[in-house]
Amino acid sequence: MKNEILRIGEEALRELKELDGLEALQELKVKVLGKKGSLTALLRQMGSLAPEERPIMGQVVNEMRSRLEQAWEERSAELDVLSLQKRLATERIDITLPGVRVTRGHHHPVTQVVEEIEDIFLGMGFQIAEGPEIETDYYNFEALNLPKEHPAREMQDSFYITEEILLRTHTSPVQIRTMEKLCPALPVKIIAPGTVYRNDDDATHSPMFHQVEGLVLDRGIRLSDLKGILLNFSRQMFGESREIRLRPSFFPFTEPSAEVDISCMLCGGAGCRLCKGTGWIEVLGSGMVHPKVIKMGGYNPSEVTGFAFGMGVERIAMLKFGIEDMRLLFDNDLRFLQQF
Ligand code: 2U9
Repeated sequence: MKNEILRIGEEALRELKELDGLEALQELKVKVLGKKGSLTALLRQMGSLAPEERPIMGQVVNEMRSRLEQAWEERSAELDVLSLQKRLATERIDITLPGVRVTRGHHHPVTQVVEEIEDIFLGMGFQIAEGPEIETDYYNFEALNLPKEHPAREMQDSFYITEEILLRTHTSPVQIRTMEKLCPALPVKIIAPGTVYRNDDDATHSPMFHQVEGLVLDRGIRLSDLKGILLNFSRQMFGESREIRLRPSFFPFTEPSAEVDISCMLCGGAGCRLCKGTGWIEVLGSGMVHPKVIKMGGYNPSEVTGFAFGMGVERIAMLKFGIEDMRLLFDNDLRFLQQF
């Protein structure tokens, strides 16, 4: 029996040296020392030995058991080190590889320009007003002194949904709605930025575009107030050396009305390709609010006067960034948009 114990023990020690993983180590342990293990089986047979042999055999078994356990501990530690070395060799990271760059987006040039315009007018004490893009005929036309027969109301210019409902063709209905809401409070000093829709599509017109309109109402507002505000705006937007000039024009909602030209930001007024040799670029429309429109907003036109203006944001963005075709702004080609 003693030989048997030694044989099992020596073989286990030999196997221990050869095995190469923690799993195999555990298997071997079960095979030898487990409930059904070979050494355990021998221990069970002790009962059949002569009583005087039992303590001797017991000692042999225990010695072998503790030798094995110690060998297990040592092998287990060795295998731990080996497995760590293997991981370090295979899972090596090259820290000199360039990292994965996260590309950062930015606002669309039209949004950038809307926000720049908003900042300039906020700085002059204006508030920002908003309203629906789907409007009634009343707010889009009637309240703005555009009678039923006016050419601007033609089907070819406007996107009608029903006889009475259409996509707004300008942000002016926002000003009427704001006047109704604020009346009789004064002053009204607002800008209305937003998306508008017209049935137009070429290099300088898009069926969907953006406007910023402004409205100032108070007692004693004069044309010179209009000119001062727009001169200040033009200089902040296009440079401190800009001049403006007002040319007589016509809009149904203002009287008198004026187109506002800005001295050319490319040549400074000498004449170039951009301003077609005139030195001036048309950028805004404006005028003193028509008495009928003041009345439609709820105010008394014999006490209150005001001015209004409007600009197309895409046109401003094209001038600012040197873009020649408006459609480029809406193609959503990132190679184009990323330039701005
Ligand atoms: C109210 C009263 C008056 C808004 C105005 C213009 C002149 C104008 C154009 C600029 C380029 C439209 O986008 S564009 O084609 N706008 O010329 N807009 S005065 O007048 C108003 C608005 C609201 C209650």
